Amino acid sequence: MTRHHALLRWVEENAALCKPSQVHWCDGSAEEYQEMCRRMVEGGTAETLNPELRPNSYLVRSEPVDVARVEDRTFICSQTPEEAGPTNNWADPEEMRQRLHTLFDGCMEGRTLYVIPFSMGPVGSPIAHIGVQITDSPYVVANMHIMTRVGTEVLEALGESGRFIPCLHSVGYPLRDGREDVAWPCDPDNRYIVHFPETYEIWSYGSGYGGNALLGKKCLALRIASVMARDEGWLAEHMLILKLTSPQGEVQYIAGAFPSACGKTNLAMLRPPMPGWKVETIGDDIAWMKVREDGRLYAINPEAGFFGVAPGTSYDSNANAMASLTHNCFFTNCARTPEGDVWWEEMTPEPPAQLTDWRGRPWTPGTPEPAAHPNARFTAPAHQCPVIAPEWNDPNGVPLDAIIFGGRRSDTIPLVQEARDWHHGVFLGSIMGSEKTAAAFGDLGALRRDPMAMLPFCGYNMADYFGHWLRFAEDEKLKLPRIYHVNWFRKDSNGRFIWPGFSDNARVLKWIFQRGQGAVEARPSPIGALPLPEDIDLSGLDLDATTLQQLLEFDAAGWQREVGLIREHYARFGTRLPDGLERELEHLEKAL
Ligand code: O2Y
Ligand code: MN
Repeated sequence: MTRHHALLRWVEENAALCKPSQVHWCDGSAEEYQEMCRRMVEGGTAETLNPELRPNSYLVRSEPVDVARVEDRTFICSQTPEEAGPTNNWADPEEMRQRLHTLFDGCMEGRTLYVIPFSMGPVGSPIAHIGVQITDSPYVVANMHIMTRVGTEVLEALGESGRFIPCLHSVGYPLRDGREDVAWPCDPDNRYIVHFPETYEIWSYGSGYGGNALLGKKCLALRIASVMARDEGWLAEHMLILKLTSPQGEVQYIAGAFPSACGKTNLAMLRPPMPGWKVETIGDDIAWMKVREDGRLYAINPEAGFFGVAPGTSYDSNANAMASLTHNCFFTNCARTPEGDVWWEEMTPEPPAQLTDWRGRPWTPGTPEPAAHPNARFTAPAHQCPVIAPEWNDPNGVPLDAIIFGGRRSDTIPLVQEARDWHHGVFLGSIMGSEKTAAAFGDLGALRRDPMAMLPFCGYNMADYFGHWLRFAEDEKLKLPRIYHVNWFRKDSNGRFIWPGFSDNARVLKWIFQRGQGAVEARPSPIGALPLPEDIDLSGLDLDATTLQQLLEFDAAGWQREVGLIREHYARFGTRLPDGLERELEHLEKAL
């Protein structure tokens, strides 16, 4: 097993606290994965899909109250509220520890406690880090097998004293006093997704779903890793990573941060319409970046799978994602066809005649509620993606040429703008945001600032996070990537999108690539360099010159309004906001 004393002690202490009937150390084997699936099917958590249609794949239905990350139950327990900052829920660390101890006491009675050693990133990579998750959920074990590198080789890499991030998780449904198990155990009234940034610890209670329970993803790879990155001088970001190859065979690596509902997974896997150009995927959600001896920033995808939103995914919108899902997958809260396959909204132009919806009820076309939950997910191994880049597994990572920030904005923000320098790029990242797409909260279209797409994921004060980004420019020896801001979502006065989006976004990637080569000029403006219209490759696309001009214009009046909104956004951070960003805003105001 392991001779790592601190790990053994941590497991022993938590077994004593949680009181499971047995403890299982995960070895990451295929047999173990199959055993977890068997347990889930036997316990009613999972249904086996038709092996002729979707081999070795399962459909899982969660409790209807446990269907997404719970931001209001996510806590950053730093010593002071100021360290967590105005964008996080802070709770007193000592009080929280006491509350959690009470909840975890006996919480695994009648269950198995699984110990999952996992590596975020290729095992042994200088950019990777190791976590160990304790959980009482076979669903979590099986999904962690897909999403991370699990098993014995991780314990070997850890040795007797290596660093690991402890991640304690329970669904919060002890089987005591004759209580029967249920298909999706959870404790919706007592959900706590808790991070202790000073000790790099994660405790999660009461939810079995996604980012609340697969603790390697948002909790470790973003919230805790962002703190580690601040402390150690690297970057843990909510970014896809893609490899772009020109017809001449030249390669550039691009990372991109986008808020949800901006097509991040689609961009990571797109099929360019321009002949000879190729996009390959390194990662679709998270990037860890460290500076190497040559002064460049190298990035890895710390994950090993995709936990993607199913609704909206189709052979039209993302053929490579669809091709990744043909076997060996989990589908959570999708609908089921009578033939034993899965279905979700927009997977096909017409829904099948008879479905079972995500709650297990009969569903026919015309039913007002969707058949799949809007946050229904697939869990798929990354290596099954037909365009996964061979270097996605390279322990050294890939050298970044460009970083893209983006948001969903119907006006003002151009199709693409190039930052003047790193500071200006950090400014663009700090002000990015999206107009809301769901009417559920009653403020459809309202602008939500989501700096670097890290609003729910930064484990410390975001003003300090901006400062951390800015500090990279202090070392003149660094050869930092160029920074861009993109907006695929401009609308005309009739509310229609004026840029086609999806695979045509590759045309903007081509411009970014050519700027990196110094192959095309750009027009300076107060908001950075803008493309000359003739440099955006529109071959095969029906887009008129006036529309293109609108997409690439500098909208002075719009930016005047924007400056006021940026001031409001920055006011949240008070005097902690770095001077460097204040200066960028003043510079913009003057230039206008
Ligand atoms: O709702 C959840 O638990 C998952 S959230 C998620 C999953 C995959 C990639 N990104 C996200 C996100 O919220 O950014
Ligand atoms: Mn994400």
